[in-house]
Amino acid sequence: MFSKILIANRGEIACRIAKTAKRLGISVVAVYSEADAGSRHVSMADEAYCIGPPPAKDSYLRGDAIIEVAKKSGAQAIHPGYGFLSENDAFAEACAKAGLVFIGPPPSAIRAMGLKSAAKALMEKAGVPLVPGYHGDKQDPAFLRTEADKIGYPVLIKASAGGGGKGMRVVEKGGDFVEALASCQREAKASFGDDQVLIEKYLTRPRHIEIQVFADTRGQCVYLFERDCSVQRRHQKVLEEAPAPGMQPDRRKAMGAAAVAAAQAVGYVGAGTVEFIANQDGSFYFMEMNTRLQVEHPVTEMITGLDLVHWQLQVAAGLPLPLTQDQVKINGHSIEARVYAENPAKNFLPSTGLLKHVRTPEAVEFEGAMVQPPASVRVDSGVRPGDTISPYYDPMIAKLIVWGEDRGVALARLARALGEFEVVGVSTNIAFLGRVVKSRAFSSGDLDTGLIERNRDELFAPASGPRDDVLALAAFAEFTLSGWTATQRGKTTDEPNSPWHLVDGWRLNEQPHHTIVFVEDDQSTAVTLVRAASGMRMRTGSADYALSGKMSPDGALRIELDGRSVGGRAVRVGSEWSIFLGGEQHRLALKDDLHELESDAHGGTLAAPMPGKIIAVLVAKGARVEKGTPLVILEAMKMEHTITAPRAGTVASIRFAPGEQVDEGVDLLTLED
Ligand code: MV4
Repeated sequence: MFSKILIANRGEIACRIAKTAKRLGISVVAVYSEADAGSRHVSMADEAYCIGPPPAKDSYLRGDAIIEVAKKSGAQAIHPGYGFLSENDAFAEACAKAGLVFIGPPPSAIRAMGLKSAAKALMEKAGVPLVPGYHGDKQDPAFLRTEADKIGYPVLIKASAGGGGKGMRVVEKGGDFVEALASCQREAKASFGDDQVLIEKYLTRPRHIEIQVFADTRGQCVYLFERDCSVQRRHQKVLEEAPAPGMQPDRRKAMGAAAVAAAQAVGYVGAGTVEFIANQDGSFYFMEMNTRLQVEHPVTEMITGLDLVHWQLQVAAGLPLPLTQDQVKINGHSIEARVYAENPAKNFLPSTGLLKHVRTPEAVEFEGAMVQPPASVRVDSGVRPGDTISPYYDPMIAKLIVWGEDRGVALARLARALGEFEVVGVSTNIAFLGRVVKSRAFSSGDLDTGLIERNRDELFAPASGPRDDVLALAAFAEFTLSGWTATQRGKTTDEPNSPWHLVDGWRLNEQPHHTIVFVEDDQSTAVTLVRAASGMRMRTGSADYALSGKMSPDGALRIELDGRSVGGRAVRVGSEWSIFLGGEQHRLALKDDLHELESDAHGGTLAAPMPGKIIAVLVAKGARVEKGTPLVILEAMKMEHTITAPRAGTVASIRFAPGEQVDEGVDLLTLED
């Protein structure tokens, strides 16, 4: 076995690989771009080397620089993760030339599967089922039209060099064929520099089912069952699960055997995935083989109890596969949801920015090969609160993986865990994922690749104004926090008995009511809390409720609203409350002059209002700031507090870095006029 490996990747996959390496006592060498200097994968490594500027082509794709680091650091092997150099045969070859083990398949196998139409020809010879169609070199339109007629409509024209859904045309009838062919060839030429196409029978409601295979250097090859990745949006996987709902044992065996035959046909070694497209009747056809460990490998780990990275390391070290086909068994069901920084309402536009608050569901920490029963919730992430989602790389925040005794239990756990996943600072797909998971279409297990599109109306719920439950949670949270702040201030001034910091939460003792204005989606709503003899009341519009409750310092809320109990969570970042209720996040900004008055009360320096930890410094030395500009995020009492500029000025000095602990009252930075 190796004693030191280099991980040629970043983010969650680099962290995932490092975890197994550390468990096995293997030293980890990380590489990073200038954008990732402070990132989680660097902090997990034993040594780390900067390999260039942020764009991947100048850093994570620089095979030469990475090999140089491996040699310099004494690493014996390179794990490429997924993406970047993982399916680059020239890089695999260069590793070998440099005397380094590439933890992946032989370059020849990567090459054989990389050329899509050549791969199909190889598969046909190996007896792997292909979609009925024409995959040959003859490209004359009249000839292709006859082939299409023979296959029977609808047919699909695909660019041979394509992938990810680009360069595909569905043709419904013979009369449309020639025109569709010309348009597909134009797109193929423009996108891939190659206008060769293939023609296939078009499957109308296909499922994406892939088989995990593993081969060693001694000629053994096993399959670790299937994953169903049908739930996609624009060719991007959203939810993946294992086993596939409704998979019959004989079909599983047939698909497994076909996948092993595919791997053996190209002399495969290591972890690989054979993708099939399956019809609703269960028939299945080879699509392509991914010659790497995949993003969704954890669901396979959860149902088999195996650590696939450990297997990769053993195979790469020349050891035999740890188990035979008969020894691998399916236990329960696992589903993975990909949590992205993106905005589903804006066509899934990536959302970049600072992760001001992240709270992941309670996870049973993954420790490689799992003991029975498996962890029921696993979170694989490459970021921490205070990190930034940058525009340079994939905006994935985390993979949330659950396990259950059966699909129903796994689904329920996933829905609950998504409801516990909180992110403030960027838009996310968390609520969208929750809606998919709870939809009838998904929970029925009747999956196909069109599920999201078909259920658009249900899954992309229109934004609605804040409901009274949400307003009550936010108002109660603001009321409670202002009480705590008043208490804190009372302890720190020389006038501890001033009525301005009474502990009962009423900041303005003289006033029997207090109005808070919340702004959500440009819509203002005023909420008035009234102190009555019978207790507190909340008025909003024409409604009037009795309101009481409790908030714990970590933001957990339980309120009574007219005799109804409502539980939720509240997180305040800057002057905005995020209310998490029923799997949805509501962002309510405070339109409250009082906060500006409070800021004015502070002097020219910015003191920590309470002891805590610096989560993020939002400005650089020398920056010009306006009054109210967020400067520093401080975590205290498990809540996040944004320190804003009390007045306009220039940042003269910054005294603390993220991660540092500060005492109450110390100056965090200084402002000059
Ligand atoms: C197909 C198909 C239907 N019939 N081939 C899309 C990406 C590429 N890897 C293969 N794709 C498809 N090929 C035939 N003959 C439907 C798709 C397809 C798809 C496949 C897998 C997962 C998601 C998909 C979404 C749309 C279309």
